Amino acid sequence: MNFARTTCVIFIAILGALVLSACGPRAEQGGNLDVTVLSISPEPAAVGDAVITLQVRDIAGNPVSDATILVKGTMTHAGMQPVIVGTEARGAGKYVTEGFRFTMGGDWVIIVRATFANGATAERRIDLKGVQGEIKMGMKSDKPKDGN
Ligand SMILES: [Cu+2]
Repeated sequence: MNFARTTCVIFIAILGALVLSACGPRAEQGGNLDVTVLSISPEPAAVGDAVITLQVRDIAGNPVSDATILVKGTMTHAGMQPVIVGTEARGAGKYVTEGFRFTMGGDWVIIVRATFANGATAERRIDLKGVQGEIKMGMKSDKPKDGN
């Protein structure tokens, strides 16, 4: 019957449009990340092993507990070897770094990269100034300290 056939074609067209829109550009999924540093241990931040505790939320303010969170610590000077570690989820949007280390003193940049359950990713950058300790700029300094 012609009418039924037309109805069917329209139905399929609507279905197709729905599927296409679902696959189209999503509303800024990548920007859907809000990160707060809850604590850095030891406090104040210093050269050596450190544990950074993060609070991760979406833009609506809801805790994000099922994301994979990577933390990259770096500095702005040339030759800096970044420190990249994973985190352990502690529930309610809290994540704790595993094996992070401040390798030199000075101003650090902490980049938090989230991969959400749906595969979308987002990054937030946090400036962390004044990590205590020796400032080394990645150059070899072979001067003997005591002249022995
Ligand atoms: Cu550095």
